[in-house]
Amino acid sequence: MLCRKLFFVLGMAALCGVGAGRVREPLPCGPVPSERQLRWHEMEMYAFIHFTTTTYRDIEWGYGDAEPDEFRPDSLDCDQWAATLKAAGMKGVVITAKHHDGFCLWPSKETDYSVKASSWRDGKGDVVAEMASAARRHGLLLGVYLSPWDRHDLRYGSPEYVDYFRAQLRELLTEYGPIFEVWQDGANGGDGYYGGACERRIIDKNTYYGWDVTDSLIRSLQPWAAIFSDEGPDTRWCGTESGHVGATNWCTISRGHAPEGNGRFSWLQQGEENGTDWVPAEVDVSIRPGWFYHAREDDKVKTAEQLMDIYYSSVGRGANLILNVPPMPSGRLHPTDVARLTAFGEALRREFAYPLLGKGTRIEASNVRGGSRRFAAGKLTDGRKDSYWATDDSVRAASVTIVMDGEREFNRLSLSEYLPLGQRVKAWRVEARQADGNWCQIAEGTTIGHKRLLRFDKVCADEVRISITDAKACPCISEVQLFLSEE
Ligand code: FUL
Repeated sequence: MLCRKLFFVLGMAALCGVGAGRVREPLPCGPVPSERQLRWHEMEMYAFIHFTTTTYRDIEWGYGDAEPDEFRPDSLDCDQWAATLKAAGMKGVVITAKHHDGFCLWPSKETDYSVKASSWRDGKGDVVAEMASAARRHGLLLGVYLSPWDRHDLRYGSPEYVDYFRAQLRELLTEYGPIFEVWQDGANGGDGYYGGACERRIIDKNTYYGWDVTDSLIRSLQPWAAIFSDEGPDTRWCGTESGHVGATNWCTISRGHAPEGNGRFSWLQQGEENGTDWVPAEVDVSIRPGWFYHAREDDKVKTAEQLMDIYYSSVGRGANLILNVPPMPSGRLHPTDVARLTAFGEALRREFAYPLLGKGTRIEASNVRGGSRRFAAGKLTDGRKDSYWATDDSVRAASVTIVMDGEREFNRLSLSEYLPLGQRVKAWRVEARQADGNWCQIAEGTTIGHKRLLRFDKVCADEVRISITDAKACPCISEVQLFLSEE
């Protein structure tokens, strides 16, 4: 009898995840991020710089026939770029080392079509090097964009071109220090200069580039570089260039199984709940209508308010944001772009300047995994991303109640999932208890992921309840924060 009881107790303990004296952490749910991807998630927001001969022709896609001499920034100032991006709150910068026009901003040994052939600085200039050292000086990480489509090179379309592309990547990934992201553009338009052939060349973009080999090269040269392309491997396109990802945003998709036709765009926007690969979304958008600078767009630069909306619809939905800022032909950023970015950075700092919750916050959970302190609700407000509140395996709907120190006002909320165990939450709701004792709903949503940010009208409450109403597996939430913003 005693024996049966013991088995029963041990069995129950195992079910609840209680190991020998220690409550076990939940098992991962679905695909999980690599260490490289976890680092990438932490980057949250960085800049894109689109700059090449195209800037001087006042067009978007260079045909590939511009003379190297056309590239002549008379006051190139990468420090101005980096200082502005830093003030805007960016953590990195990705530069178009080569756009579709094929002109290289660094003196590549693999081609004559580069700054080396330009009379700019007597052929001794190197924009990538200047960007790299300015980024270092201002505490930004560097990323590179090397367009696979090359409208200048005669070899484009042949196997030799792919070797050329890889040799160029090797230069960029070995000569400019650590690289946090390699951006592989999916655009392949067809017609181009191609060494004077001036024709249309169609390649099969799934097979021509031999991405597996190229990606292994990148891994061997820069193991921490996240590789962006339409479907990853490390980060995916968000399916639009207008500055948002889906309000439901899964970090998972099944690579190589995109729906046909336009369904692909919403698939990229929302990800796939039961996708087989961890490929989180990156939102690429320009501060101006175009990716390159055009004086005619000087009055169309996005305002700090518009940039904030983009921030909430990208970073605030668990994606990363790459915001493009194109330099003028002079090699400097336009004063309007600088002013808007500076104002945006200041607004961002004000937005999250007053967090209400901290280590001493009283917070109670409807369920705590194995009753263990290791997974208690207090982990939500300890300021540590490596600790989290978790429930028992059988509990997929649970809530935490924050008991404030009297009535407090707030209008912003931030939630974060503990990603090393996968993305689990499918639905959540936030309610507040107001002076009359009644609970009112402030917000509800679906996925959380790396970060979920919410803006709402000021609420005055003494208790706040966050309910996970549905999850793929027991929820693991690492951070919750409330803010009062005067914006
Ligand atoms: C697109 C390109 O065609 C644009 O010129 C730009 O570089 C953007 C980031 O990606 O696919």
